[in-house]
Amino acid sequence: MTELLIIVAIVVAVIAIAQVVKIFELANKIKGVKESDITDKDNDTQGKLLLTFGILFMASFFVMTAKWNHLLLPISASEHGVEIDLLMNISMGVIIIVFLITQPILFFLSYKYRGRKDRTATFISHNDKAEIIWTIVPAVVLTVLIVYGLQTWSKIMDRSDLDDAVVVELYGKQFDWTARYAGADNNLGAANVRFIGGLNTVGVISESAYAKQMAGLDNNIAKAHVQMSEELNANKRVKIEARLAKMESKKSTLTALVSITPKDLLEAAEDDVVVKELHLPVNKTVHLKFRSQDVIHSAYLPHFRVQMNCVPGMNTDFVFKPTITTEEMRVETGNEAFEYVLLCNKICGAAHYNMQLKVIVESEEDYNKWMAEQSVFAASNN
Ligand SMILES: [Cu+2]
Repeated sequence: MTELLIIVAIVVAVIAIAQVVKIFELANKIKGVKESDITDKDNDTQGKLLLTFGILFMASFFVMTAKWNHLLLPISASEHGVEIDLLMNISMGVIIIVFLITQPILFFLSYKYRGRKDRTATFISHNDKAEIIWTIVPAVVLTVLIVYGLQTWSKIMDRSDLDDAVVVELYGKQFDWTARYAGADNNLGAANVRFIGGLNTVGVISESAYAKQMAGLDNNIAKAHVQMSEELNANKRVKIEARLAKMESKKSTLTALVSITPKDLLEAAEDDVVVKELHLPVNKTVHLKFRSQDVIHSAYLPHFRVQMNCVPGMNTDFVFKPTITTEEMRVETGNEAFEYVLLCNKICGAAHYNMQLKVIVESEEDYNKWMAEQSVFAASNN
């Protein structure tokens, strides 16, 4: 109802404006003023309106900056994030300086040289000096910014120091995240979406998971056969047969996946740790590996200036070093309830807004203590 009233009000307002304009036109016709005639008074009004707009526009920039500046992210909690922030601040600095110089000049000159009957515009057909300046200055500034940006990028994507990195896989699906640590051997086992079953929610491929899932399938197949021998209804028999075929096919898929997975990876998977909370030791290199089960997600860790797409059927990764613990960040932000968070930054469906995972950065000691309390995959999957 409210929407309808708003639409009616807009329509009425448009009609009213059109009528007022018509009255002006008729009045001008009576006075003998042609529509194409622009008087000095008109130009004066337009010039002053433009200047007023310019002043309000510049004032709104300062007001908005003061009002919403606190919504920006706090200081970077990662090593490379400091470089990203510096790059961002320099780029924004250049943009804001140019904006603050050019916009007031634009509005002021438009007002100062507003049209007047006794004044004609200067006609300049060509000016080499001006053209050289406005070509070279932006070209140099942009080149510097781009080269600086590329240098920062290659520094961030550096993969040379991975030896004692903490390896964690982040698995995204509609609509939550699961983290998988590489365990004591720091070697992440293989995983495949087709290996998902029962408690194995991220599809870790291991001997124990294989044995368990095969036993489960065999059990269900035996049950289906019993049902089949008792069932007389033809329709139901067809359904049971379809279920049987599906389970047999799953069995051969599992067998194929285990047979193509190298033995050391099968073993490496057993001590993986699958959890619903991301714990990271401070000042240690973290190697995040991303996977997705269904659609494209994007793992976004805003406080660490980290973001990477999670693409089904593809492995992506990112290496970074957290430098500020959750506790320290609480002091820094003055917010006792502060928590780091991993968000999905790709609109992936109805509950996308709530696809997040708590992230805790702590001392290496606390991290090791937490890790020791977690059960390894071979145990948690059984
Ligand atoms: Cu998502």
